[in-house]
Amino acid sequence: MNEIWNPEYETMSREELRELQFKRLQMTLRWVYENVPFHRERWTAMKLKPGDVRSLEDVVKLPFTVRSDYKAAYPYELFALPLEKVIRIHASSGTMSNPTVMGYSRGDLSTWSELCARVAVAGGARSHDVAQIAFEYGLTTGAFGMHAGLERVGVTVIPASTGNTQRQLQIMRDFKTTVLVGTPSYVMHLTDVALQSGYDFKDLHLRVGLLGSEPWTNQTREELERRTGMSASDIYGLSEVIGPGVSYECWNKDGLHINEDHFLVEVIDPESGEPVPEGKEGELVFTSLTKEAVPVIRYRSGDLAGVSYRPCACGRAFARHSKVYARTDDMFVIRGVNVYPASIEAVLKDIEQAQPHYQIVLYREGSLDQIEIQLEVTPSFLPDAVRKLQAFQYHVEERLRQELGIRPRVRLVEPKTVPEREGVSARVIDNRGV
Ligand code: DLL
Repeated sequence: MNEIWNPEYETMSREELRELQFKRLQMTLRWVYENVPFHRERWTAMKLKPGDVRSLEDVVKLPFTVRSDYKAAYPYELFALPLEKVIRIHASSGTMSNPTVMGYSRGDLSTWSELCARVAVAGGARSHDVAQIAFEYGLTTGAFGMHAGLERVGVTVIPASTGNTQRQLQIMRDFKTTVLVGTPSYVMHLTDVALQSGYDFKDLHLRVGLLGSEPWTNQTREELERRTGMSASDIYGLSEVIGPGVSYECWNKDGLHINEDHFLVEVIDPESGEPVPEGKEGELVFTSLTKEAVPVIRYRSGDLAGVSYRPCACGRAFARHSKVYARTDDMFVIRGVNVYPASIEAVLKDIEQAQPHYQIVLYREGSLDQIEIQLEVTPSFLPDAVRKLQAFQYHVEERLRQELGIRPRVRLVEPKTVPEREGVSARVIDNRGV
């Protein structure tokens, strides 16, 4: 289980790693200064030159970049290479009116497949495996990144893409898929349909799940592992930084190892922008150390997590960040209380008989914000309905009140009435207006 794809780098001592990081940081800053006017002009306005960064800690002298910078630079202004040297374009998920465009040089694609190979092996994939990739093959990075990484390991890759659930299940059974790659919510949906369609996971061959691209809880993991018998690992990344391949869980599943030889990580207080102490949750900020086409300088991910430098039982030296459950920008405030949609999911997943299907509706009654959780009930309730349902509804409200600090309304709805949505944040419907 504990195989390491690239022990030379993944188990490097911290001193060696810091030395390598600093060397690569200096190269990146010079590269950016020479080739990206956007960054050069901002640094010049602050009277900064690459040489002013004399240690890793000095990186804080540089200004942050944020998502809106990518929008402003649309499509190619943050590129450090001419298109002639760029051999792939991807864009982040989200509406097409505001895409952030990413370019990859030949060297970047090679780096990317190396990083995704580490992810695959850490999650348990081996060359004898058959991997079904159920990320969308398109502008987003998930499918292409993991595809290249798994091929590099020697895994047999099936580019199944998303959708057509019955076909996915047929492929899974007939092609003897052992590694399933996708978003946890889609994989959960696949298992739902599989069970409804009479598939028995004992007859399938799943061993490993490499799941990410959205927040998911350990309860979801347990449920998926219980249903399928596979070991499910969390994989994290963002397209601005490279895509999948930024960080990954090992068998220990106690935080995600950051590929620190390629990315410098900082954790900041999202309000003040100041660093937070080790282990404390803050916003993850990334600087790329080897990217050629679109280097990333102090990019504010919007994702909240804590970073620990404690050694891991797996032997990897890379720092680990905690699972990302929330973003600085999908948290909502309701009656003065900050609510994370993933916290609601965690409670619901923890309650027996609460279906995984729900949606969160925010609305205003008079001037009071309300939160309603529309939760599908399992058909087992339906025979002796009312009293049982009322007790169940009260129980869910009470559990959520304890978790969130406010009492939401819970409305139980018929199975299959909540629209299927991928991702926790997509389950939040905000009807409050501005
Ligand atoms: O989602 C890259 C990716 C693809 C990662 C496949 C892992 C697997 P974007 O579309 O740019 O890139 O979305 C990035 O998704 O800032 C997080 O908020 C969220 N996210 C990604 N992975 C995780 C995860 C890809 N494992 C944004 N847990 C990030 C929680 C995640 N959130």
